[in-house]
Amino acid sequence: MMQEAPGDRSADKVHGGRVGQQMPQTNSITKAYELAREHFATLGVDTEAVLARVDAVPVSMHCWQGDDVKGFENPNGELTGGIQVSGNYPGRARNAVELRADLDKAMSLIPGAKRLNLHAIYLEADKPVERDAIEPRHFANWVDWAKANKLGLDFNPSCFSHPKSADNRTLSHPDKAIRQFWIDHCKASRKVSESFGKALGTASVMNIWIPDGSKDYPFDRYGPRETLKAALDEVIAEKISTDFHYDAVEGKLFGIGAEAYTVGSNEFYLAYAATRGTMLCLDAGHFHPTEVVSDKLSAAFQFVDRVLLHVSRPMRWDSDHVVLFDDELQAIANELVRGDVLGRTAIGLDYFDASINRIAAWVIGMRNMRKALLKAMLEPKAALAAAETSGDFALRMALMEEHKTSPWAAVWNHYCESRNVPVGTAWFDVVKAYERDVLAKREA
Ligand code: RNT
Ligand code: ZN
Repeated sequence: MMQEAPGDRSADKVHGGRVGQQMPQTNSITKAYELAREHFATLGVDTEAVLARVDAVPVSMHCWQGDDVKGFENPNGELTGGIQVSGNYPGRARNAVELRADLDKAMSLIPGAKRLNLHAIYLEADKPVERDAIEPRHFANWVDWAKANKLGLDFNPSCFSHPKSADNRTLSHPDKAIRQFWIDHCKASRKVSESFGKALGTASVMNIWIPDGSKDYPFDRYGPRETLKAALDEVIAEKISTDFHYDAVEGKLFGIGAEAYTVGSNEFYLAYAATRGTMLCLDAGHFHPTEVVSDKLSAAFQFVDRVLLHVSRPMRWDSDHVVLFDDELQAIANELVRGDVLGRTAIGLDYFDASINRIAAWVIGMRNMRKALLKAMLEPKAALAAAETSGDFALRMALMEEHKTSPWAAVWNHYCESRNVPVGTAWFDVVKAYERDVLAKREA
């Protein structure tokens, strides 16, 4: 999933598809771009080089926006584990064939290198398979699809929405048998993840998130963390080449029904990743509301080699709203570019909104992520660095403020057009047509 991984390629050659009617005139896009190119050149920014660079950064699209995190293990399964989806907009994907069709549609509207992020509950099997018994063959269709679309795959064990996770305890469970079940699920998931890396020629990032925690004040905070540490050590005991697979661990502050205590807290996993050499997953919604992931990146990177991002949008709590082009998204992108850590970062999205068209939700968040990366790469880096080094903080402020209204959007429009994806809101017509022809015909 790293930027320079050999198999990372843009999928949009396959997922191309241009929508003509409502697009602005091509020549006006080109003209605007040419002016923008001149503008940035005077600031020492080569827009052509930036476009090649931004296009190659893989963003892993999360499959779970398409079906409200239900998965295909059990069609009546309900989401549990302190994560919640609200809304009942029609058209949810009910099986893997529908989900892949929806992903194809969304990806055709999103420029740049893409990956797909799968959860274990998205397996396909004729008969029920227990989570500790999942195998690469249960994901064969996903691998075939990824190959056909030149996509890398990422993976996640699913330690929620299961009878054995009903009391919000999995890898830290005091019952040895239940804990072992989840350890075995995570081990089996690593094999699946490794098989993705081998089949696709690009390492899969496997992220472990568990819901373990307590609704009310626990008596013992130490014990479950000690248990979790040992369980994770068992999960990752077998060495797997990073040519194929990376382990990542995701901390959290609290969840619904786990307000008082979360075993896998930020401190726990920061230290775990730093001492074990795993990736650290930072989810934008997993901190106190005034804390921001953008400020944590440069600190974490001093001590961990690689970070997985779960780009999300918390509203008042870890609400997993669709990623908007807002200040924090821009701040995250700025940190990756300014700190030159894109090569050590795997970018994934993590949100789920069931109250609006789900394809639109994907397209908006994915386009915003790349738009923010583009805008970050267009910053007048040399001038900003010089102003800061010399202590001219007014100039630094002025440069930053000017960049907000610089003609970066003209570069974005040209980029979309050059990648054969719709410019502006032209993509929305495609989504609406698909809703009418496909999504609306699905029963709830
Ligand atoms: C939950 C975590 C986790 C999940 C996904 C589905 O709080 O953010 O990453 O959202 O794995
Ligand atoms: Zn997350």
